[in-house]
Amino acid sequence: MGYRVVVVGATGNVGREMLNILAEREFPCDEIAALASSRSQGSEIEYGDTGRMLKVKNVDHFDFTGWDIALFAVGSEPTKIHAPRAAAAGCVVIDNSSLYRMDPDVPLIVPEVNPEAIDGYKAKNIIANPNCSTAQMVVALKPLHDAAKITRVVVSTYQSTSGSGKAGMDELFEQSRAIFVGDPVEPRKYTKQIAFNVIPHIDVFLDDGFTKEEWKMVVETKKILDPKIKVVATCVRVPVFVGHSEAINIEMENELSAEQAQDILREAPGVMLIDKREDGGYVTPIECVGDGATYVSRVREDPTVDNGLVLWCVADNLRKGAALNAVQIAELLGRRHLKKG
Ligand code: 11C
Repeated sequence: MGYRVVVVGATGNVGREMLNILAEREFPCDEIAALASSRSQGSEIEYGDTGRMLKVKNVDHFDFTGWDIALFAVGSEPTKIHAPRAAAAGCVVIDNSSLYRMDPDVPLIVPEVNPEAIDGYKAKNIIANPNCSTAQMVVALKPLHDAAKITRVVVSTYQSTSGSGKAGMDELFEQSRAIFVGDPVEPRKYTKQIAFNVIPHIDVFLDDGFTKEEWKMVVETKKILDPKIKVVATCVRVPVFVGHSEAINIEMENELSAEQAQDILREAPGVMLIDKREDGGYVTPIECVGDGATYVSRVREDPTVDNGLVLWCVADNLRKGAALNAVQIAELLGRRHLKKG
């Protein structure tokens, strides 16, 4: 006997990946419902590569009673309306939006990092999935924190356009084409040209000059990994379709050589260390697309601080950064709380 699972936002970038990953990992679904807004109602979407087509239903009219788990991949506004409705009907919500992440009654989970925190989900029947740039970073940091106690992190991100949804990817494609054929380039989704450019601005600006994306990396890392770790981030959009990259500078309480860090990362759950210190001996975003691992390369000691390391970290933002992490949370929930069969 398996679960009755709902995917809310099934036609978006992340929702589609959720369906792919549920199918790929053979998540025990007795029944699966694909929901979206009224615009997509009646369209059909494939359940992974199974050939099984799901008719998309309108989330506004959906009754969550009797469904076990709902994976939400819609913005904060529709989540605010439908997630409490699902949770009140007894369906556990795993939410990919930022709405509930910092709610003290909602666990914020990366299964490789803080699986035990899921036990608090019953307060609201909601579990939050972190921001993509946080998820991959904490997977890489966790084993190093366990070994040498991280005190401070300075991170610069190189985030792909899929982080802004299909509209971001379309804008990169259309602007690249326009430049090649000599048409004018008109930014719509982004504030400046994204093709052949980089933009140091993701999400809205806050009063202190940081952006909300940068703030999320700080507060989410503290909630998931350790409230004592200081984090400062600069988040940048780059002309890449899928795959977020991060250059991470780490300061630790105790000494850890680059070689020791490599040995630790090689064995760490969810991490794939590719670090050959030669031409091409590192991972770039295009190589991680469709994969679930958090890749780490370029591990080296930082000679400018005591007990410092620098590394390069890359992951598929739609998978480990969103859909895969959500499905892993569902698997963890099944193992610890919602046992079936
Ligand atoms: C981006 N990280 O790359 C964002 C997308 O809080 O879940 C995900 C935003 C979030 O634009």
